[in-house]
Amino acid sequence: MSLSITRKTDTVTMRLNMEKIKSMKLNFKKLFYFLQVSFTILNVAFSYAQNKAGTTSNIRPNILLIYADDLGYGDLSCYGATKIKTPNIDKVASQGLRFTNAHATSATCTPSRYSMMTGEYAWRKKGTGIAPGNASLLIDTAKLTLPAIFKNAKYNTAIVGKWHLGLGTGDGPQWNSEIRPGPLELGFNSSFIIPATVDRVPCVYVEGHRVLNLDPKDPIAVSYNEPLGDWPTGVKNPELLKMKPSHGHNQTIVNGISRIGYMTGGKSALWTDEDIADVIVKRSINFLEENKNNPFFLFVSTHDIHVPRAPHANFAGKSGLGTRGDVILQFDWTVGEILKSLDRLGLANNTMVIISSDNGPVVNDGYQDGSVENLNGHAPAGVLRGGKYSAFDGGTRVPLIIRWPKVVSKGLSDAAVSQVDFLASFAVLTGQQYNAKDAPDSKNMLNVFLGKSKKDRDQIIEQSLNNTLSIIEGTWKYIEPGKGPAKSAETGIELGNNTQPQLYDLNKDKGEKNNLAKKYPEKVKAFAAKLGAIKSEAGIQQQEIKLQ
Ligand code: NG6
Ligand code: CA
Repeated sequence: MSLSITRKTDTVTMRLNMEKIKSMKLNFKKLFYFLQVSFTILNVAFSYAQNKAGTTSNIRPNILLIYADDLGYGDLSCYGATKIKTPNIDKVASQGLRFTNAHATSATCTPSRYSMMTGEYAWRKKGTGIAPGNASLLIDTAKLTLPAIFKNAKYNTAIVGKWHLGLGTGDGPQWNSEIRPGPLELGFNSSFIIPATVDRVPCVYVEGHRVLNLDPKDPIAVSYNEPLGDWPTGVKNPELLKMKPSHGHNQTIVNGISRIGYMTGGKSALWTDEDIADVIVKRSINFLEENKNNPFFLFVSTHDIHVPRAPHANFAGKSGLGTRGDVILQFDWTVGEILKSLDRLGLANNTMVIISSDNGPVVNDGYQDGSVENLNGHAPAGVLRGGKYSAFDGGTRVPLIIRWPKVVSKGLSDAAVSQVDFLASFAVLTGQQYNAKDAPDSKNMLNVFLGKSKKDRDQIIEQSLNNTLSIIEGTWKYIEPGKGPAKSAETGIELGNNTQPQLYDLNKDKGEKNNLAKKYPEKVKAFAAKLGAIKSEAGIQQQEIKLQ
């Protein structure tokens, strides 16, 4: 008797040598037993094949990750916004899977991106808060990264857009020479980036290791401490501003907008804010065209909808919700243009498109751009409480849409998922193995991202601006007590700071209105102990919890 199992593309075939079975003079009972054992083996082999690939398909899709900046849970019409229409994103959602319980790991950009890139929660590593524009690279180049997973799987990898994870060593980026290490040392084969944020100097793109279009005779100088050079600033020359700051953002003026930090030089390299979305779209489409015949991972990291909001004339004044609404339209257009190219190049079926955001929404983030006055009843965080910077879910629960035609189930998923799991999940998808210590917080949630399972991540940890940590487990969310204002005087956002512990039942109270900590002191104790253990293991001091 011989039994051989061969795995073809999608099928497992079994060949039985019937001659030998006959010669064994099996009685019916033996034959039944034999078949039972065979099918068990077959089953195990099949589920192994499924587990190994995470799916029965062994086609390796391209990955197109479109990551918005500060886009809130309520900012898209497919997430319930009624005052603004986002047809291109809504179309992707209707063709794919829309998550209602997806999380960035942090309520600000740098730590969320750090966690997504490394599979390690940023709060484990000091110095991963909002990075100044002259920060040195925050990710150790020896570390495993999301792009490296794809690179190791022989994908071509690229980043286009916002980086904000620092560049260079020790003294920070050397703007006038080689700027390294950076994305190219972390697994991206090509890199075209906005180094930090558009509201931070220097206002230049970096392509590969160099500032794009830099004239060596006009070197760049940057300072984040004291004024430098003779370029006008928001403080001294408010008459030169086309958009006034509301808080901060009053240093060097570039393109009529005052920024955080001082700079001079690099005139030929300065970006034009109104063209940034267009530049990102063009660069992304070029990459798609050049890579239509090989697997790729393209990380499109938009400036929209972060401040300063300076939409292109095509979108200025078009939303009826002020510039914040206009740049939402611009972001939707960005998605539409890139996806049109996927269609044109015949790549749509074999590309997993992921759309998400790095943290929750903010309306006034430092410029008087009319967004507050023109909000018109739009709720950027939807039903959630808080927003960017906050320990409430408005800070970290973000839109997540995944489309991979014929593979990702269509519809809705309420499974609790986190962006920290992209690394492990895509490692499984591309058949990569790595030492779990290299991405300690990343878990394989591939079946959930593909819509094959709706199982929650067992636990989600969220980080607010001032490093307050929260744990979500099932319906319960525990926010540790912490110092700091309940509400930001500048942005008007409820930050979730409370000297008392907070406990919310998210299934019944998505808006975190009803603090149940006093009603369930045992639960609070258990969560506090759990978080205490997690923090002490990470070398972070735990505050004493007192229920008053
Ligand atoms: C804050 C900035 C804010 C924004 C944020 C980073 C001020 C007053 N506020 O410090 O405008 O740049 O940093 O945003 O300077 S993030 O999305 O990149 O995290
Ligand atoms: Ca952000």
